[in-house]
Amino acid sequence: MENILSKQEIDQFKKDGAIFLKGKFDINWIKKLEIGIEKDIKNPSPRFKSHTLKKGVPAYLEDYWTWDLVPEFNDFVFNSPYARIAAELMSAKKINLVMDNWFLREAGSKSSTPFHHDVSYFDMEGTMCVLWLPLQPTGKNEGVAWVKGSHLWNKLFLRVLFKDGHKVEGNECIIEGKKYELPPDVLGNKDKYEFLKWDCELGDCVIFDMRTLHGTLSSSIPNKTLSRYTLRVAKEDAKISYIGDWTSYNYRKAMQEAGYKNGDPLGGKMFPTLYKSI
Ligand SMILES: O=C(O)CCC(=O)C(=O)O
Repeated sequence: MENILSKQEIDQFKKDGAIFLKGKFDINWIKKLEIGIEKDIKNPSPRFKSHTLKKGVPAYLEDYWTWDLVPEFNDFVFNSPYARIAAELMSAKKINLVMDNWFLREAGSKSSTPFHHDVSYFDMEGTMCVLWLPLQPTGKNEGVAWVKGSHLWNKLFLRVLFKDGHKVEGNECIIEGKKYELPPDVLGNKDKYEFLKWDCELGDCVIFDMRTLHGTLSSSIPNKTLSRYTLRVAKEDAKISYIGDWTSYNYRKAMQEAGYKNGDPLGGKMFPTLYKSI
């Protein structure tokens, strides 16, 4: 099968930790995901939440792990080109699902995304990447910005809550030889970092390394409602790693109940294989 990406794109992803890809997703996928969000909002999972504390103001909404509840998401996860693109980016022989979610920032919402990296939120280790797929045209100051090269810092940062206030979860600690540090104050030191951000038309996306720091950089408040679908996947080296109490939240229980143990490879009901090279 012909490659979807050029060598230059793959090299850039490895070097920068995030890459913009033009028009890789058909508009029908975008429409489908939009319908998926509408359905999910009408019939949300128990994980659905608003990150906006104040009631009655434009909110920042999220639901996650709904690929097996919403048929449109299921279709995208299994049949869109993402798994193949991720395999090319990570030089993977096999791609497994880690977790899907969507974010919706209502027009006028003052809530924002804290700077964080996704690797700290999951009970897995290994090579992983994230798709960020806007479902409306989204200007570079209306979405998320990525800190160039931060995936290569060899650092692990504590988890930050998306809820207004952006509380950091837990204290600095060392667990099984891994040091968890307070995330840097990116917004307070913007001149210290190089940021990546892009204007996205429908069908464009950003794919980033699970270790790349990202968050809301611009203080501009969206004047239209913006949503995006995000999807995390892993390469064959990934395994289950229950990291520590400070990351314990509701889906850890589901993983343990489903029988996943430390060191297990990804697979099975919760982390199905999406791509395998033949
Ligand atoms: O798009 C957003 O609002 C947040 C996305 C994000 O931070 C993530 O997927 O990790």
